[in-house]
Amino acid sequence: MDIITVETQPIEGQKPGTSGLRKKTRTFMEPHFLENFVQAIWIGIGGVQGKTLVLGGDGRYFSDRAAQVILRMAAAFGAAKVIVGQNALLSTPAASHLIRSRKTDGGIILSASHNPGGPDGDFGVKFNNPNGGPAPESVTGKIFEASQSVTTYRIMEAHDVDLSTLGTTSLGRTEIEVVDPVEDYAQLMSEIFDFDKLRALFAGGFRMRFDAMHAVTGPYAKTILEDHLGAPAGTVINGTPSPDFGKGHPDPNPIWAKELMDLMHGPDAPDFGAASDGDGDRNMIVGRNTYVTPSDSVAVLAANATLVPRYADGLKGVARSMPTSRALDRVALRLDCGAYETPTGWKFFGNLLDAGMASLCGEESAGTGSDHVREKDGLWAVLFWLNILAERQMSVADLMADHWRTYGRNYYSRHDYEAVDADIATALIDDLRGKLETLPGTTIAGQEVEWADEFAYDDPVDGSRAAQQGLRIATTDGGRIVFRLSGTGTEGATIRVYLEKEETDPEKLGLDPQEALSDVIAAADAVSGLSQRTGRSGPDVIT
Ligand code: VG1
Ligand code: CO
Repeated sequence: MDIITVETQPIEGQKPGTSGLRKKTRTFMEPHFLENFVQAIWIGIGGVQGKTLVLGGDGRYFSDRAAQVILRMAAAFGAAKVIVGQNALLSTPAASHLIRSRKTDGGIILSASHNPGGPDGDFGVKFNNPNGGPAPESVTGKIFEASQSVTTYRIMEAHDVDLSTLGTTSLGRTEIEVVDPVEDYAQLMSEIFDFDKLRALFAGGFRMRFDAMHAVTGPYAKTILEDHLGAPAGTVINGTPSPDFGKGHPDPNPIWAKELMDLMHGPDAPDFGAASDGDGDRNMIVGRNTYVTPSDSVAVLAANATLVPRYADGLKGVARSMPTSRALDRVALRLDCGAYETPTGWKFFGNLLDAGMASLCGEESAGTGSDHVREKDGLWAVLFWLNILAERQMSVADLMADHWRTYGRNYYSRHDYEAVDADIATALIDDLRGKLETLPGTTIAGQEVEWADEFAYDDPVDGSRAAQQGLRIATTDGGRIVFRLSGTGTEGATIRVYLEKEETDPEKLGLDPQEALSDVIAAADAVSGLSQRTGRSGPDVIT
């Protein structure tokens, strides 16, 4: 088979964001776009000659074509082996697990996560390190640098590899192993949780609904929940991965998982509901008439971790991204374990997990995970909740009420303003940054500012510094407002406003978050001029 060298030119905008490179699918389909970026990855990671990689993704439109291109380019560069999920499918946590368990040199995940797919949707490519986690900024920086000077790429001329049949074939001298995407992951879950207890839970009549949102977790959830744990058929809905996610938006939040939310707030609500996103690393947890915010969810997991076999000896430490509420910190204080605050994005948890400083991590954006892999893990979080409910034998609503009584409640919400003109968004952040210094001691819409700063992170393991990670304003009564620009959007800019307020009065623990936060919301608008500058009357998405 021939290896050819193709002339190309650097393409602008190939800078990986919060989680890999995400663009409109049509951009990825433009001539040389994908090939240039893959070439940049190979250069950025110091070549792939003799290396073993993992390849898979959430099955979105163009994944099949992209997988074939990546295989031919891996072969052209002399990779020893590529382990591919059948039909190029692998959830993000399953890919992370395979990268680790097979001791590979890393992997490529094809996904734009919770963003819609299809020819008019989004596509994405992410490189993960040998530890199974998203490449840190030191590596993504090299990849971006390489993308700015690429003038040729090498690719093998060959027929498509059959990715539908399990087993080993080859492409030139590169071995291609097609593996069952679910098997190893399901095995790992059975080692973490008490599957006997979970089987007994379902056998006892416990009912749940898992919404796979037409995305990658369908086969995983069916195998684990229905086949291994005996949940009745039909527990998993929207369980067949489709290239355009059934024309849906595979983001597990109350807005995009409305079907599940309606069920859980209706007369026929089962005991428990959950959903996951496009690539299977996010989770939504909802009980009967009870939506659990992700920030609370990770706090509940930490507080109850010793009920789960893998964490029975306690947690080494916990970590949350900066915008995530401080509910987790309250639990860490009681557990007397380390608590770390990192910038947004899972790549910042990797060092803490590798160093054994943290065993549980979470983000407000429906991401929760532990040291079992190096990505957030949607189905793992769902099983964790089930394991806790099986042990504590109470409803989600009662569990939350009990948690807040014990630890206090951090009312929390995120308001997103999407597809805002990029110049307006940048100016808003720049202006606010400019006045942060003047805020302490002033009162904004009734909220007295205690301190304000721009978050920067010094990694305690490797000493690297990540600057400009979000603007924070803290109020004297334990409230907090955070502003940052999204690093995963593909249209204009997305402004995220994170709102938080502490409550320990037992009489005030059951309020609607938007009401409880109304003062903080007003202060956020007043201090930034957001509605006036953007001309928006309210956020596009509230989570
Ligand atoms: C968003 C979330 C962040 C998450 C990232 C990737 O990033 O806020 O918490 O880690 O998406 O999640 P941003 O930069 O748009 O705020 V996933 O499930 O899309 O890989
Ligand atoms: Co995701």
